[in-house]
Amino acid sequence: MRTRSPAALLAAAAVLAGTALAAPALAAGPDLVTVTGTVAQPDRPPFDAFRDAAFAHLEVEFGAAKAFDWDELTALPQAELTARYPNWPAPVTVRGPLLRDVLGAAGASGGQVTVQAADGYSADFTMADVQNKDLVLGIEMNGAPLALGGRGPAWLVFPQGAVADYPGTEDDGGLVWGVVRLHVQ
Ligand SMILES: Nc1nc2c(c(=O)[nH]1)N[C@H]1C(S)=C(S)[C@@H](COP(=O)(O)O)O[C@H]1N2
Ligand SMILES: [Mo]
Repeated sequence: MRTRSPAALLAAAAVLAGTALAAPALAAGPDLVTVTGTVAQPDRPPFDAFRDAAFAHLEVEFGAAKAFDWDELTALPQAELTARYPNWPAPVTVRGPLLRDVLGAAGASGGQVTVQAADGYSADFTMADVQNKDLVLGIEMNGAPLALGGRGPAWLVFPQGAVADYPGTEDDGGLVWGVVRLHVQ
């Protein structure tokens, strides 16, 4: 969750003061991925069943949480991975921050990381794998932002063999698309 600094708001107010019709102030982008669990740098209120309707539907509740919007995810160092699986029509190049950097920015700690998608699908990873292997929280595919209704808002991708069990050679099991939450415990 990104909020405008007082300085930025003052600057925006100064610009608006000179205009007859005030344009709406710049807004932060929507929260795309929320880190929950053991999070040392929370930046949003705890779970609320009304506001967090989709999480409620997934039967998820949380206290401390840090939410990342597009600007926050792209402010982290970006990694790129090109992959192809038999069940894909063509190779794709995915780009986004490393999962460990997202968790680091949230101050998340623990032994296990659950990567959960909007459709309820999830995959678990050991923190050791997350720290030592290059798991990418992709937010772009072939140069275009991932879409809601597509593989967005984020798609977890990593090289074959980086993590035990996932993905196999036949398909992309474990590469979670539609990622909305990273739970650390
Ligand atoms: N959000 C989400 N991601 C997912 C899945 C899913 O059902 N939902 N299925 C996983 C599995 S088991 C495979 S093999 C691949 C491809 O499955 P799909 O064709 O259902 O996307 O995506 C993986 N990522
Ligand atoms: Mo699968």
